Amino acid sequence: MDCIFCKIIAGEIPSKKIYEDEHVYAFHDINPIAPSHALVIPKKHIRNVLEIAPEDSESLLKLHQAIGHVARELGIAEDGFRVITNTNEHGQQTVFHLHYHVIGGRQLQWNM
Ligand code: DGP
Repeated sequence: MDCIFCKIIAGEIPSKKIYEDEHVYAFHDINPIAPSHALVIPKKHIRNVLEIAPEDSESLLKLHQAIGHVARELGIAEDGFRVITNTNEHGQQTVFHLHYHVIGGRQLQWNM
């Protein structure tokens, strides 16, 4: 499968890792829009939130726990941060492997 994020998980494309466990991989976004901008992804290839299946529940619990771990690791947990998952065209999803942007390190506005 020709998926950039699957290649990052496999180590075929380099990335700046923040966190990894059996189900989840987290790394710095290549085009940060804030001082801290991480991507947290399931190791299983899921296209987006529209394709989450019941059997993904453990993986996605781990993913949500990893978001907290990443926020603390980046030092943005206490001040606060935003989690976004862009979906399909209107959401401006460009990589079709489920991912959560974790964005912080500055005061965010609703329009970022
Ligand atoms: P989205 O538009 O929500 O699909 O966001 C995809 C994000 O993925 C975008 O912010 C840039 C990031 N990205 C794309 N390719 C790479 C890559 O090869 N390495 C890293 N670290 N990030 C990437």
